[in-house]
Amino acid sequence: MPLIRREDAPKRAELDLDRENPFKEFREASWEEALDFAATGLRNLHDQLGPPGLAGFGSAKCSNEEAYLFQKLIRTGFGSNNVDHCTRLCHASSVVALLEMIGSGAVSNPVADVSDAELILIIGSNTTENHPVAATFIKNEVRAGKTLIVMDPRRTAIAGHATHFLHFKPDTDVALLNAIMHAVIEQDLVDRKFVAERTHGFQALESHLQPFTPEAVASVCGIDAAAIREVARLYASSRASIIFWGMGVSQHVHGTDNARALISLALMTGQIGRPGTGLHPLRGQNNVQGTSDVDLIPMVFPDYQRVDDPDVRARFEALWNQPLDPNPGLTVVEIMHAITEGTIKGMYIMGENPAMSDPNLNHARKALAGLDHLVVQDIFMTETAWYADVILPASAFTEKNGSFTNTDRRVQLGRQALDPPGQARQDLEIIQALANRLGLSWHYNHPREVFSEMRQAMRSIAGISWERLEEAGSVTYPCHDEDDPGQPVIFTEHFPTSSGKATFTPAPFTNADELPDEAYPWVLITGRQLEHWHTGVMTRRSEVLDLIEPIPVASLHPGELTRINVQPGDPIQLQSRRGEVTAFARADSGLQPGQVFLPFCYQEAAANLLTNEALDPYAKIPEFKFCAIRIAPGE
Ligand SMILES: Nc1nc2c(c(=O)[nH]1)N[C@H]1C(S)=C(S)[C@@H](COP(=O)(O)OP(=O)(O)OC[C@H]3O[C@@H](n4cnc5c(=O)[nH]c(N)nc54)[C@H](O)[C@@H]3O)O[C@H]1N2
Ligand SMILES: Nc1nc2c(c(=O)[nH]1)N[C@H]1C(S)=C(S)[C@@H](COP(=O)(O)OP(=O)(O)OC[C@H]3O[C@@H](n4cnc5c(=O)[nH]c(N)nc54)[C@H](O)[C@@H]3O)O[C@H]1N2
Ligand SMILES: [Mo]
Repeated sequence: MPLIRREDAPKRAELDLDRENPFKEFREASWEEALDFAATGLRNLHDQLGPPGLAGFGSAKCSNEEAYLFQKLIRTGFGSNNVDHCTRLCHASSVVALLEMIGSGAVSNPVADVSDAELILIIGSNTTENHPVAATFIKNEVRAGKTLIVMDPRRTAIAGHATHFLHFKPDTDVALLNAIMHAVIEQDLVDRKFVAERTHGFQALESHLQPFTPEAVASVCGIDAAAIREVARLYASSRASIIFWGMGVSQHVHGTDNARALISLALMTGQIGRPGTGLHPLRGQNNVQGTSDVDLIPMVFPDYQRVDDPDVRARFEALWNQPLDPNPGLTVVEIMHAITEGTIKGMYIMGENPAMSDPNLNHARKALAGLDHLVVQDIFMTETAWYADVILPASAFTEKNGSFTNTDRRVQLGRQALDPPGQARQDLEIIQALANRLGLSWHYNHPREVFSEMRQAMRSIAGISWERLEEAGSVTYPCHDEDDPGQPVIFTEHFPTSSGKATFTPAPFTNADELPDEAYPWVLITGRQLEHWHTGVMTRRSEVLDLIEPIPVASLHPGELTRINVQPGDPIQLQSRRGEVTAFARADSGLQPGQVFLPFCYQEAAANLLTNEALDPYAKIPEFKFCAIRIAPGE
């Protein structure tokens, strides 16, 4: 049943997230009542404050059609571009760097292309636990004799398969990658023909790289000069080298610079634009590629077309038949700040759990509690829903039809296999019912009608029809017309930039926003574990998964546990300048001294109470992978 906050429930600002039964603060309501209540609250705020008073978070778990309608509702119903989603916390920095340098934010080659590669490089990704299918492809190739280079401050399972493992210091990616590029130049392994024909700006990069000698960088990143030179030689001289990267690269205040350095490395060696080469930022959520393409992103309309470009805007105004806001909207963390500052007072959140996934939760939760009107649409009661005025029960992917786009740019059809439980409704239907109550006259009877509108707005999928998806099961974009087979490997002839060439952007080496000091001497690295998904909303409800990993764990090097006199299994308290949690110690010899690894799925020890909300200036991604903490034996 839909739920509405009881009139006699405690004030939201006083909400204690440890409360036993969040349901008791809500009463059941009919769909009619809940939808009217949800829409009236939003409409009233819109009347009072205008478009800047509202914002929405969409979901990378939902289908392309649901995400498309969600952003359309925000842009046409709320009247602003204040719409964002978890991509901001994920690969936003990778996408900014890719768009800037090569004109496209998606992967250049599919994962299965490792079969054509001679060398595979993985950096900042715990691939075995977080991308097990991709990891399997990679492990098979290594077994067949290929070279695998893994670079990570933590030795995870994939490093066990590596032919070369660089166990470097966290936060020093740019220094390391710049030194590798320096060593490529020094060993005369630059692909001069590719650089001359396909790129701009190499000279500036070359002079920028001069001081980054392997010797100068060795002590900065803890990798000796010989290893840096060897990796440079292997990567540049292999017949085909492909790079995979994850959150260890993207989630830093210098995440965009980290990605820029990786892209430069691929360009200068000509390791892109052929089978088995290229750049593959591993996408995380099942549909984060698709929901980014249809643009649950505040600065762009579908297909990454800038909202502040008058020609683009005119096209969308014609398609959607109304004037649109010319100003880019706010991003996830900026929206939380705007709530605290009193600008934003109402939100619609579909399929995200920012009360667990945003950085510096004491701040984010205070913001959510301070909203005048919060509508949450989810498949479970979440920590975010506890702050809601109204909760709309939605459907999981098995309970609806829709298209999803995977990390390989492959658009696939999900077909309904089950009915939504109880009174839950499909997301598409809920979004449309709200839109209608906000004065938009929408009449989509089936996801295929939404998809056909998306094709008009997005050249990348113009050649993909719903019928084709039904027949083929999947089609890879770019796919410009119906005869186009789809293009798994791109950039073969030119880059989709105005000049057709890629541009080098030199990356300066800078540090994390908050470095360890005497008071907070440890580095906190947050991330994931195999058994749980993100904020635990779904997986902690799975009996089997929760049996395997039932309690919050903080991992440290075994020598460090001895040094601080803590046994594995003992509680330890972790404290940052922003908050504290207690978790159970685990020994992990893959970590380096001075580091603590904490997954962010445990509500009772929420890692994001500790993390720093400092942002990368280009992508506005927060620094989830590095902050300073202190630890003590816990109770
Ligand atoms: N089981 C499971 N699978 C998942 C998810 C899940 O929650 N659970 N989430 C999905 C999502 S949305 C995503 S985005 C992906 C994420 O998948 P990954 O990118 O693998 O995610 P993380 O565990 O956050 O961190 C990756 C690595 O970054 C390293 N790292 C830390 N600091 C640095 C640094 O300074 N430099 C470098 N180079 N590396 C560093 C860590 O040691 C870690 O090995 O996983 C997806 N798959
Ligand atoms: N400390 C720290 N924080 C992080 C990260 C980190 O590495 N460290 N990583 C960041 C990254 S990369 C990501 S992607 C984010 C993820 O952050 P979130 O997206 O907030 O996390 P999830 O737990 O995946 O939340 C998804 C929600 O969608 C709901 N849901 C699932 N399917 C459906 C559906 O079909 N319809 C609807 N309406 N709801 C549905 C689930 O119940 C769940 O509540 O976290 C970020 N936060
Ligand atoms: Mo992610």
